[in-house]
Amino acid sequence: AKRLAGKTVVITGASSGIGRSTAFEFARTAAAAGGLKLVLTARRIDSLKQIATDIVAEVGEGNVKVLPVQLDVSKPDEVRGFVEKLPEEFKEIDVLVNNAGLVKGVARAPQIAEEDVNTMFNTNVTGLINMTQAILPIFLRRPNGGSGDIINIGSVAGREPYAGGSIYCATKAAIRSFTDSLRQELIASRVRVMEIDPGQVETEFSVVRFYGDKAKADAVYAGCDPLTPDDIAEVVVFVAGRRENVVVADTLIFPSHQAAAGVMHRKS
Ligand code: NDP
Ligand code: 8X3
Repeated sequence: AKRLAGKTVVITGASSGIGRSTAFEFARTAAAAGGLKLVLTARRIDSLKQIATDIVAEVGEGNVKVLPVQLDVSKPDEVRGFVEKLPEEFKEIDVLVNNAGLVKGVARAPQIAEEDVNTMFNTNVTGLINMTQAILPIFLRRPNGGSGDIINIGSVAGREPYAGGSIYCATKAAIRSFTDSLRQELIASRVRVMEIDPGQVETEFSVVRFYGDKAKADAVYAGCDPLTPDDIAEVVVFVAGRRENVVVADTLIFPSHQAAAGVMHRKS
């Protein structure tokens, strides 16, 4: 907790699921050690404002400063203006959690909607790359070649492609490749580049995949005991809280009933 105290953390996709839980977990963990600053971003600004209020109510005003910022990472112009528009007290970013991401549909080629292809790539891949490039200059201005944390949320889907997920899996494989290259490019700095790959987590993820069809989304988790977003949030905050010389480069996290992307034990 002490290592996180005073830091400024930016989380993309903080309006729901893993991003939202990660915001709470950072605030809770640092509260006892003097607190930190959170910049919560997503498209749904009303949800972010509510989350900011709830976090302050839980950990206390003196222990956290939360700034909700509307940001669509799939829009390069918005990402470009993001750092510049931050109030001075939130500009010295220490941790970037690239979490915003989504899947659309289960269509197979040649039936995959072009719009869905673009949405997934523009958000999951280009958005993550643009955010990283927007914030890295802040990290690299620091002594000893620079310092800061980049935590990318990949997926088991980036390691094991499956039918009906070709585009989503490709975006997550791209994140993995970008993350590994970036770690090498920054080897002379103290910037830590880390990837966290969850298996099945129950969030709004499947509701988004099925275009709002809650019944189809619920069926994904039928007979399973999926991870909760808090389970992943704990890992995110753990890796950010290690000693400066420790880089948790790569993690794969399953619920106990899952052994591979498509290997799920379901209670009948
Ligand atoms: P949720 O749907 O609950 O959350 C996704 C978040 O991403 C929301 O806050 C959403 O906010 C945000 N988001 C989507 N598009 C954009 C955009 N264009 N710009 C900014 N924010 C955006 O799902 P999860 O919490 O499960 O997903 C978080 C990450 O975890 C994703 O990268 C996902 O691929 C990954 N993941 C999820 C797994 C799962 O089983 N749930 C497993 C493995 C990885 P808003 O709509 O307000 O913009
Ligand atoms: C989410 C996991 O396997 O449902 O990234 O695509 S999966």
